[in-house]
Amino acid sequence: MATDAGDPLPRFPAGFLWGVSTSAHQIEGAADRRDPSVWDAFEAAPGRVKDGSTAAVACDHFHRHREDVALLAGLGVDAYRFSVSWPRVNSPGGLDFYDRLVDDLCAAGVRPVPTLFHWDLPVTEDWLDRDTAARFAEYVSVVADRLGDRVRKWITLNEPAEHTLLGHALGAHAPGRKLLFDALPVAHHQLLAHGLAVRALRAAGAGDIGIANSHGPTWPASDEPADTEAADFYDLLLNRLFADPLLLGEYPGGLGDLMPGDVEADLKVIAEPIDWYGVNYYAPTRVGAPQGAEIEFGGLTLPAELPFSVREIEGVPVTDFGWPVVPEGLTELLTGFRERYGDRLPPVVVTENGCSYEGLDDQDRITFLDGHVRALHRALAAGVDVRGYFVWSLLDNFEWAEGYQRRFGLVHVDYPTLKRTPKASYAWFRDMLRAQR
Ligand code: IFM
Repeated sequence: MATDAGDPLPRFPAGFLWGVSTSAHQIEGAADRRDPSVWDAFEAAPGRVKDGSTAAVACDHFHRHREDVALLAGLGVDAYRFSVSWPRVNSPGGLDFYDRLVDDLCAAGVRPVPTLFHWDLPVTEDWLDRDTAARFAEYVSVVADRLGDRVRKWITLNEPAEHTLLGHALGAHAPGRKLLFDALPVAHHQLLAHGLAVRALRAAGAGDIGIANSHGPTWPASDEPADTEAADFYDLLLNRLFADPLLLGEYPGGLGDLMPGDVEADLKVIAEPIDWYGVNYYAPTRVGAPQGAEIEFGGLTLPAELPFSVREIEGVPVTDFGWPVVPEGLTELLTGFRERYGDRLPPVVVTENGCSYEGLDDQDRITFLDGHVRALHRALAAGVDVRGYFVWSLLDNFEWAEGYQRRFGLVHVDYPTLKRTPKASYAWFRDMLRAQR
């Protein structure tokens, strides 16, 4: 943990963007007011979501968004990152909801920052199908035409790496496929969808476009070649498979040879310049050589045939989800990105950072956020052009295959009554923002 905990938090530059994040499927509910997504189908299959729950109601944000906008205003954030549900936009009147939400955010002085895809793919779409990328861009045009007069900052995709890995390679998320490395076309088609969406947004006049990718340092289990090679490969998948095509216009490690279609032509679309790069950071990963057995890790079962194994990071606290708490990993990640990509790296925004803990007096979350904000400042001081920080999440919500068992919110949600109660961390973040100003 950071050794300066307890000292006043360092000041961030004027104009630094402070916010909180959510996603449509995790909070909106009102599943009867939209088309089905792959997640609805996944949740309906027994045993897929650990507590047997669904997101049909979730936090009922669809009907309670005014209360949630008031919570945002009370928190004093500059910006709110939410996601637009493609299946809702496909349903009659679906865009009206986002129109109202954006109006209410603007009226409350909170900048709307929509993500256009956060895993809730319409059931009629499939990322193995290249045409899904083109249809995504059409949907993006529709959203941009409607909201672009008030929305300035856009995010194309959230964590395509996790959606590929968990949803299509390992089967732990929707749509539940276990394709292992045959899932690579899903990565390529999402990247293509991103590039086409950037073009669609530019055509609609947007000037502030980014993507939210999940990243974290990879720490080899030892100096043995078997461990360092396994760690390099894991690093390639998590940190370079999505960043290199976007920022350098090429796939790393020969992975381009495994991608479908005219990869060279697609890379030109994928590498459309973006205005900023979003990083979702939770923890580093300790990685070693394969151990020939299944591994339980962070709520996942990793199959024995993977060419690496994930190991415990010893000597650090863990969240209630069992994720290691390593704030300095954020500094390491961002300074490493700066070294790797140099001038090709646009300004960075941390689009997610947070932790799962129980309880209203969530001192552990405060310690976590305090440590990570300091770590972020160290990256800034080291020369990384960081422009914003968003906490995951405003509300406790539907944590995908974990159901409602994991609580990431600054605001507690009592699911039977849907009552919202700000936690101690909400007051801490509010006071921190006041002090920053
Ligand atoms: O809840 C998720 C979010 O949807 C994507 N990033 C990680 C969060 C915590 O697991």
